[in-house]
Amino acid sequence: MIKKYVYGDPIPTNAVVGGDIEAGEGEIQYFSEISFGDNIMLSYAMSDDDVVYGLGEANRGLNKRGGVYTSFCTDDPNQTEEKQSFYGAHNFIVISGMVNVGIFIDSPGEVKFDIGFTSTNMLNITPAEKDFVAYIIEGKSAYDVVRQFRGMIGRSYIAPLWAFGFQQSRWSYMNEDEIREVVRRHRENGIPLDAVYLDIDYMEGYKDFTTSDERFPDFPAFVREMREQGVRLVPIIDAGVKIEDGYDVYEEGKQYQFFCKRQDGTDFVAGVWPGKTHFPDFMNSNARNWFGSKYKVLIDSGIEGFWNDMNEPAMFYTEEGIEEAKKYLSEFDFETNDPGKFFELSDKLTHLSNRRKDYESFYHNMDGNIVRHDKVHNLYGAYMTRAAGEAFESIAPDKRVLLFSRASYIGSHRYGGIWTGDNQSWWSHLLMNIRMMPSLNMCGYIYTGADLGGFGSNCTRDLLLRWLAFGIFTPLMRDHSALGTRRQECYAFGDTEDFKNIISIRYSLIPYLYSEYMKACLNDDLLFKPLAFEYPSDDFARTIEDQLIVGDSIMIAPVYEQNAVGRYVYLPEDMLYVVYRSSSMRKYRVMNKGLHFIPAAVNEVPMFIRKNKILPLCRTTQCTDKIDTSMFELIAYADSACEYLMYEDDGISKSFTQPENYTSFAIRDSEGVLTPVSSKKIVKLTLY
Ligand code: MIG
Repeated sequence: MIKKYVYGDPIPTNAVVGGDIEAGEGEIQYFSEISFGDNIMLSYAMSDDDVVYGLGEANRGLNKRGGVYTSFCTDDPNQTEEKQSFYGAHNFIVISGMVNVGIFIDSPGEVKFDIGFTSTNMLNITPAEKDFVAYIIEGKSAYDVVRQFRGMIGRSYIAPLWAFGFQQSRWSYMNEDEIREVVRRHRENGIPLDAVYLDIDYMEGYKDFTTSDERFPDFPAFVREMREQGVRLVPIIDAGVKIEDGYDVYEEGKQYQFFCKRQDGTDFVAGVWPGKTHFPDFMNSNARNWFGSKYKVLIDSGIEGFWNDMNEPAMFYTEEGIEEAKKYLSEFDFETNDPGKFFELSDKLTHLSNRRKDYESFYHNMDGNIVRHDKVHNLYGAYMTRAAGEAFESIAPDKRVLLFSRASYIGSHRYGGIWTGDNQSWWSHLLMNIRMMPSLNMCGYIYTGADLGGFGSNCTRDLLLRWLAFGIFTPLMRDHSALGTRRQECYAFGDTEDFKNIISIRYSLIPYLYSEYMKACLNDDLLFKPLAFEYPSDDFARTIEDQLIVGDSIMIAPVYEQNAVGRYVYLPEDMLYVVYRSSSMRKYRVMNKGLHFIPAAVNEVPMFIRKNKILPLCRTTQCTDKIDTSMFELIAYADSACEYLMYEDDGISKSFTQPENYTSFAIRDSEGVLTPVSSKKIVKLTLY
């Protein structure tokens, strides 16, 4: 049951496209409205036992209680515990307890969620804009609420199969030879690899849709050369367009009035990587079509995937900000004896980036409606994703193009995935990655993942191994690091055997992960589920945030602490414990429901197979092109007949819904004897 409450005259966001929605009459259900000035706060009195899920890309635990979160897409690479705003803005939560009720605040401006931070049992939601829509979703369980919500917001973006391979990235691969070296060292060491990323240095002067002739003299030929080695190149596209006479994207954008404008009608200017730039007005449908069409030049060079960056939008400075700082400095009284003034001075000179004041100083032309940026801030990156996603429909109508973005708002999940932006090589960020995955899935982002090993700071060997051991389960499995940090490729830490083994496990899991991923997308379901969603009546399972159900067959319990030799794991039912040493070396043990200490060395991957479920595995390979899905090994823990329904397709076209895409792996019980049946070859059955 979904009810829609409209406040004022909201700006459409393109977030909601379906669902069985009724107009809410009279007072909003479950919440109380508190007016202040023109604005409205929605309040909910939580019970002691209520759990609050949701918020997608947000800080803290899976249960959001106790914190305050501000939806306002923010470029902040320093994600410490108190931070309220991350790169994405996902205004959906579920309160789960005696009643299960979801709320989605559809507002493109800032929205604050105080979930028992100010007052332990009060949940207060404050949209900065007075015009917004609130959807109230009532369900039988938290899981039911989430699935209804997913039905409302439409089918999630579907990535190509190759995007499930291991991907290597680093900001600072400067030229063809450096990339050849990355590929060579993976191949030489037998570390599987499917893609290498091109960060901003592939461009000519950081200009979107250009390639540097000096560093990549024959770009299409280089793309082909890599492709022959089973490697795709994935270039970055930044939001800001360099101001430079003669640069076609700049010239056209200026001519057609496709850039965001200041109040006086001049094109807004912000300093980003290329120096001074204009921001394309993604809120305008013509500008969106135009910008989207630009991706064609790279697709024509053989490119099959992109990542969209800096689209919060991130700004290093504006001319107005610099002027203010200069003025402040020229008037500053250096003779003052007030130390507070010196802090203020340093603030004025160091807080030039992403100023709220700058976000309040430029405008969009939303197809005739002129809107100040801050009022629709959270849509900017989402609409850049939309621009690209819609363009791919006409540039490459029969093919899936990989696309993911840094900034996002619910709705953009239909056009592309997201990565979670700049994190750090910290153990706490590995845990954050684990706890964030189900929340992201709840908000529609299924093709998603974090920078494995951490973007900022120097990664260590043990951290990277543990992070990869979790990353083998995330659809986007990409090792990415920042310029200036310690090298973070798998071969940068001496002996590569352990890295090779962990990534090889991923490749044997790809048919299962892809199948579960596709089913999650096609059925508005989750790939990563909190234990509580599968075991709703288990009170202890409800409290667990560091173990997840992945797809239907397995539970994972990643190790995320330095020096840990294993960890405690709670089994909500009897399960088969599998510990991997490599893709072919495994140990098994049936374990009973309850709490157990599980040893897991830094080069081992533990996982658990649920009772009467089947895990199909293929032979590991060096890249997804080589995956052979005619032969499988099945691992099962069964005491009766059971079945695994595998989804499979060509991984690149868009014929998702064919019945022949499903294959059954069954274990049949004939007079107490369990035997496998399948249309595929089963090379081995490990049955407990
Ligand atoms: O200001 O392109 O989040 O992944 O490597 C930094 C350089 C700009 C931020 C992205 C990061 C990327 C980096 N970019």
